Amino acid sequence: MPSLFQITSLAVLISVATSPLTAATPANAKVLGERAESAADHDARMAWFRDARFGMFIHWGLYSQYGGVWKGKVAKVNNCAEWLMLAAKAPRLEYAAAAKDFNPKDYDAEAWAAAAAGAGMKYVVITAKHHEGFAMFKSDASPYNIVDASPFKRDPIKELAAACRKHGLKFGVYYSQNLDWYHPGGGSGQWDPSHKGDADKYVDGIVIPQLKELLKNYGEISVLWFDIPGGVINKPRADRIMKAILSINPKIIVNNRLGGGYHGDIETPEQFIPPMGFPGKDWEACMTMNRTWGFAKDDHQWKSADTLVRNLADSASKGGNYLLNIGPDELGRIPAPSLERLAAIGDWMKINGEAIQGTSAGVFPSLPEWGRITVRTPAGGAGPATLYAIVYDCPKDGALRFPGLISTVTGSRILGSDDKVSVSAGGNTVVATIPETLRTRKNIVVALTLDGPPRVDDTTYADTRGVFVLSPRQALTDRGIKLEISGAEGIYAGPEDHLGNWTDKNASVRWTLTVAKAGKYTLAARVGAKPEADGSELTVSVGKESVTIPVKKTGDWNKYVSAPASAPLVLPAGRVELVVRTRTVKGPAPCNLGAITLTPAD
Ligand code: FHN
Repeated sequence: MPSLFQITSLAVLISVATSPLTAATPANAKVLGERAESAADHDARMAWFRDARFGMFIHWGLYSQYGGVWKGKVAKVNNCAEWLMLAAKAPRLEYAAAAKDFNPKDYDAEAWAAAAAGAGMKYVVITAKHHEGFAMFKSDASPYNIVDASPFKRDPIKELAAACRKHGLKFGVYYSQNLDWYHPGGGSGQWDPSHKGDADKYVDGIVIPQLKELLKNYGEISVLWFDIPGGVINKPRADRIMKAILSINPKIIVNNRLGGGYHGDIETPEQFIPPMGFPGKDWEACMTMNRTWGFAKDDHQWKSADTLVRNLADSASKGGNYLLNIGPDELGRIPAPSLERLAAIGDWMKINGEAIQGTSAGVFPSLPEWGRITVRTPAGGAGPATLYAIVYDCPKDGALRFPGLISTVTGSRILGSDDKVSVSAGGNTVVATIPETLRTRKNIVVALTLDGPPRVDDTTYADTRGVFVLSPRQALTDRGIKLEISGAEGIYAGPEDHLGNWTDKNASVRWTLTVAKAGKYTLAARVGAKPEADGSELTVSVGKESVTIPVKKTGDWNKYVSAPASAPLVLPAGRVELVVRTRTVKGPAPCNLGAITLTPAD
């Protein structure tokens, strides 16, 4: 069941792409997305973001005053305390009354910026206005703001922008352009009849003036983080918003959540990291440290620092950024568990930050089961590259295998240690062995210097366990079969990566494997099948050998279960082509096909 957030957003994200925004397209511009900019200009504009890899998200507003409790009762949506007003269906003026008591006397922008910089973060994005409609900055467009409506009287956005600059951090703002439960005409919020109003007046009288205030009054705003695309933001209103933004700051990075058919510059997978990233796109995974974005008095379910480091490594290894959230409380204090985790990540980054910042996605077609791999290539892409192996779980024998790595390793080191790594190569596989003394160190990083840009054989190799995982992303398909990747619309996790639209019974799916030693394998495929497909069968062939995969209904095309093959399959040594075809088709298609796993039978 999609969450409330998802229903609101997906309704619009299916809309058509928009035309280029600015009137004059520079002669040399290759129109890219919504801006008439050349690929070179786009790359230049995105360079700092791609280098940064790690940022701080801050959810702080009037909702922090409530901490997820309204009149003594917990009021959240999907564990999120910043949704209290909707959860409690609080009358807008009664809710707004909290502003007169909102006095975050312990707010310390310098401490917040120092905590971000100390964690190795390179940018900060703070909620300037969330769905509640309360502006955390001085706004002449609406008196419902922290300077005019609260005893605090200070402008926390101004203070934080200055502190971020002092710490060399880029500064960005989150703005809820659609949902606004206070200003009449804003999206959602209809539980209070006094909220009823004209959407154009809301967009032209509140949204655009406030965005202009933010872009003009606080120095360079590097990121504009819209949220919940759709609702009141149709294409004409989105056009007006984008025109206003770009007329002030044409370099600003805008995310994919404006609405009106705009795709923006970055995908924003929320609370998940896409299985293999979004190849060819910039993206950042935004995630909470506990379960809520805004401060909740009762949420103590904090992720471990180890998990947060691995999320950072996972994102970077797939060519994306990690935007890690903090939710300060009603007094402006960052919760102690957040500070502890930020400090722990900072300790790890001090030793291993070179494996994160300025790196790009790993170059292998599948993920190592022992951890993640990032790559640093010299400017211009030529010259010796460095592979960083970020080791979550070191194999017992210390051997990190890089199957398919053809490059020659010319050097190796362990970050933060003088201990040596032993490196061997053969059969298109490099093995780097960590000394026994370091095999229990968490998230240790091994750096391998190569003889040039990484050269990788892109066939599928068995992992350290000898298991082959055939990813839908590596498959060759024909006759209309389509790869559909998880979270494709770039916000919420969708179904796992899969091959769909198998409507032609003569279509086929192929993978090429490199098999070190011939052997027998048990095979299982991830399949999704509506009831009408029940009883279909797939055939998996290698040369003259084949096995059958009976498909049973799973309830829906995108509800996946693991379906075992009828018998083990023998794989010969060497390069092997594995082909999947239909044997029996019931209904419009046999199934949707996810990953296929081959596990050594003996
Ligand atoms: O509804 C918001 C939510 O409160 C939070 O701001 C997240 C952060 O990405 N965005 C929306 C839910 O998708």
